[in-house]
Formats: sequence, C-alpha cells, structure tokens
Amino acid sequence: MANVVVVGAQWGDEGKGKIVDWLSEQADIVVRFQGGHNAGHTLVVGSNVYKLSLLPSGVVRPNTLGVIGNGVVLDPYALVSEIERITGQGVEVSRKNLRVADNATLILSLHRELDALREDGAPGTKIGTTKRGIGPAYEDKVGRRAIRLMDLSEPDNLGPKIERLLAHHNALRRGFGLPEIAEKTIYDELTGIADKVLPYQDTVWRLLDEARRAGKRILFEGAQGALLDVDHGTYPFVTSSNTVAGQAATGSGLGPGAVGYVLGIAKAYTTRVGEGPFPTELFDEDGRLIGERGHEFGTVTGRQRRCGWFDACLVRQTVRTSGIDGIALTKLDVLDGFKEIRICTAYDLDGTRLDHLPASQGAQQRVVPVYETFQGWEGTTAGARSWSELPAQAIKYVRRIEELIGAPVALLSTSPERDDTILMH
Ligand code: 2SA
Ligand code: MG
Repeated sequence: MANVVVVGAQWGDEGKGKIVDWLSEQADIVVRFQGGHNAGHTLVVGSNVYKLSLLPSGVVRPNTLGVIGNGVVLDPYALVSEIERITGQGVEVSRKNLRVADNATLILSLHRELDALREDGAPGTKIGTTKRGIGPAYEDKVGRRAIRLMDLSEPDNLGPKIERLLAHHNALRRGFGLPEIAEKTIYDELTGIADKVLPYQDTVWRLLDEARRAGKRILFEGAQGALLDVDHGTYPFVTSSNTVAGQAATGSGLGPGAVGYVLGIAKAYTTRVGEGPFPTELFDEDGRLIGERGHEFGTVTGRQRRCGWFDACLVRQTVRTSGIDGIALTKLDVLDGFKEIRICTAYDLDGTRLDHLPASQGAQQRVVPVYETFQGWEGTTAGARSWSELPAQAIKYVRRIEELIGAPVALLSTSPERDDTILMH
C-alpha cells in the first residue's frame, strides 16, 4: 500500500478524523504537516469519543507513532493540555507514540492576542478565524523571526531571538495602543513549558525518511480543507498554511515522491465556518435542516457552520489542486429523507458560464451556482456497510458526483462509527 495523504476537499470539517483513524489501522506513522490547534478531529472509537486538535489521530491507537511535522504551528501550552486531556481518557502519550519536529514554529500568547484583536477589534480585518494565533505565528515564521521548538533547548540563546521577535511585535502593539511586552515575559512563557514539550522533539525529516526506506507506512493527516489553502483557497478568507496535498511533503520534510495516494474527503453537501464566499450556501429550511441533522458545529470553537448543497464545481477544482486520486464521501445520511437534492455543476458569472471558482474576490462573491436537481431517496443510508444496502437513488447521487468532480468515490462513510464505512472500488 502506498503512503496516503488525507486532505479536506472543501472548507474543512469533512469528517477527516474518522477516515484518518480508519486508515491509521494500517499505518505505522501518522503525520500532521500543516495548521495547528485550529483543527478539530472527532474520533469515535467504540464508546470513546476523542476530540483532538493538535495531536495526530494515530496517537489514540496502540503501535502507531504520531508525528507533528515542521509545517505545523505549535502552541506548546495547547499541546500539553491536550496531552493531559487525552491521558485522562486512558491514552498514554510519551515519546513512544509522539514526536514533534524540532524545527516547528511555536505559537505564543502574543499571537493569540493579535489574532483575537484583529477579529474583534480592528476594523476591516475579520476573517472568522479560530483565534488560536495561527495566522500571526505563520507570519512570524515567514518573517524569519519565529521562535521554534528547538530554541527551547538553548535557553541561554533565547534573548536575542526574543528581542528580534519583539522588535516587530512591540511596534505593532504600539500601533494598536497595546502595552509593550517585556523580553522576560516571553522568556518566562517559553521556559515555563519547555520541560514538558522538549521530550517529544526529534529530527522528524530524518525519522520519516528512515521509516519510509524501511518500508513503514506513513499516513499524512491534513487539517482544514483545500479551499482554505493560503494560495488556492478563497483568499483572504483562508487559513495561513497550505492545506493542499503537496504540503504533505514540505510540511514533514520529505520529497514529493513520498506521497503515494491522495485521498480527498468531501461531505455529501457543503459547510463552511467563518467569513468568505460560499456560492451554494442555503438560508432556508433546507439549510437549517442540514445543519441540525449533520450537527454542524465546530469541534474547536463550537461555532455554527454555514450549510449548503454539494458544490461539484469546487470539489472538481480541489481534486485538481490537490491531485486527489479518490474521494471519501461522508455524511450522505444527512440527506436521507430530502425530497429534492441539488448539486452545483457550474457557475454563472455576469452571464458567462464558468467551470471553476475564479480567483478574484469580487467574482467569488458574484458567481451564481448552476444547479442540477436530484430526486431524493426513501429509506436510510445511515449505518449502511455495503453498497447493496444503499437505496438506488442514493447510488445514483454518488455516481453523479463522481462524474462531475472527475474522481472516483473510493470510500463512503455512513455514520461516525469507524466500521460504518463502505469501500467502493
Ligand atoms: P485560522 O484560525 O486562522 O486557521 O482561521 C482561518 C480560516 O480557516 C477556517 N478554519 C477552519 N474551518 C473549518 N474547520 C476548522 N477547524 C475546526 C474544526 C473549526 C472550529 O475542525 O472543527 O472548531 O470552528 C478550521 N480551522 C480554521 C476558519 O473558520 C477561518 O475561516
Ligand atoms: Mg474539523
């Protein structure tokens, strides 16, 4: 079996956690390669429900190593509290099942503060972020002033690094009318947690390369979705990392050849949290019903998700920008009982038919979806474990999606339970 990358094919919350967990049964290593604790993965294992943000899903399984790659932005305090929470649920976390890239960028309290300030206070900057400090931490990484995990192991050298960081942040803070931060405050914040996170640090690129050469199977666990990609998403209403599959290589320190099969996860409808364009968004009873049946609330922030019909135009685009080989289609059962279901097949932009979402912000706001209407199905798809248990009309819906997006539906997930998964091809 090739190494698999799992990426969201929409705006996140496609149900990646369950699929990653299902696949991690056959993996030796599960790697996170972007994002941070803005991700929220719910795993249902028997009667246990695990809510993970930063930890790779594999961590709840025995004999699977979880790896946090260099592409992740790491809030050390959030990591420690998540480890404590999961330990409380009976999962032991140690160097045996968790490693963190020594060159991963750290999220500090000043990042969280800045993120929240832009969301809540400063005019014209609202994105609808998770306020976890993700964006500001990536800005510092690219700005070459970030503190990285391995810096914690050299406390004597932290001074000039913090000074460099604060030269930028204190200037920003003065602009916002915020008090300046003293070097010692950051120093104390970092050294106050170092002992608890340093035990996990490792030269991850080398560990993964050696594992790969030894024939170990690596599963790359994407967070968010391809439409939140900082390059290919609905900019500026995106997250601050590359979420497309290509990032699996860069964000873990491997070459592109390490990535074998790209599995995109898509919901049988569409949701989005936060601001930004959403052509098939529903504001009517259908939208409300999808949200209610699908329990569409964020794992991390509890925010209500916006809901709409399946947008084949968008998923066709993410199939291409991520090089998706197959799709895992989730939450089909949420559409059970609908009289009519619609799929967006194209957009109309000022009278012109488009087969993709244009990059311009204005055009993204103006496109009007072109729909195909489907008759719904009677009976339920919930909990189906084989193709033959599905109503004929539901199969037709899945087949039409495949045709429209240009990729096969390789897996169909029919409930949050690990075993309610149909292998299609
Ligand atoms: P950020 O915090 O800077 O990454 O936010 C920027 C945009 O990215 C969106 N975003 C997400 N969208 C869906 N799911 C996400 N993760 C959590 C989850 C979300 C939650 O998996 O449940 O709990 O609300 C996620 N993370 C970031 C965000 O809404 C902004 O549009
Ligand atoms: Mg999620």
